[in-house]
Amino acid sequence: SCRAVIFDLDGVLTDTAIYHFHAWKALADELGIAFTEHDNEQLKGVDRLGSLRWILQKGGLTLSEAEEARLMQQKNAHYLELIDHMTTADLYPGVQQLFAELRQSGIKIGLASASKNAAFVVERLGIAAQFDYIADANQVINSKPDPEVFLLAANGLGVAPEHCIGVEDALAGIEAINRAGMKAIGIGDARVLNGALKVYPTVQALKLNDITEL
Ligand code: B16
Ligand code: MG
Repeated sequence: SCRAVIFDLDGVLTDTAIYHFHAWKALADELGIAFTEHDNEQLKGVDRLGSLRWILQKGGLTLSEAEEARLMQQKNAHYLELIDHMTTADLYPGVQQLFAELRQSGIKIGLASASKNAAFVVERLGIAAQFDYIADANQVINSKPDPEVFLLAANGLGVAPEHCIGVEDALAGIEAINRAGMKAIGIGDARVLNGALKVYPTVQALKLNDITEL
């Protein structure tokens, strides 16, 4: 039975993808590399260095590690400026209610994000105190689809992986959940999120019953 639900952040609890897009697009423009919203889709759940390298490869560029570090710093500074305007209004509908129901049922709430800015974002969204444990990219070596961040969250929650459900909007995240030995719920398009036991169009459509009955 389910004792904890571990949520992804970007694309599940809020839409930061649009801010990532603006910040990467500005950088790509500067480098003379075409970058579209469709390209940005490929970067969901992909960590910062992986995202930069994806864009550089698209432009046929190979840079030194020092140069990569400088560009990541530049993109992140821009991204931080953009997300500084986020408020509780940016929380996806249904999140507060689902969290309250989970809490009432004694089910723990965890976060497993590929973002190094996860703590800042949940603070902005006003939900930081609702998590029993937050695992993010600052604490892990291997990014999704590696299961590390989900296993770290389960460990922090003190719940065995087989009693955890992971909720993800990215294919790499679904794979990470499955490799962690947890049950996977997808948020988004069922045709895309292969490997999820159930897929819901939004987190609002996901109900407590769906979790307890999975
Ligand atoms: P940062 P998630 C991921 O977060 C995003 O989906 C992905 O687009 C982003 O590149 C990554 O975080 C790294 O973000 O630059 O803030 O460390 O979906 O795993 O919560
Ligand atoms: Mg995501």
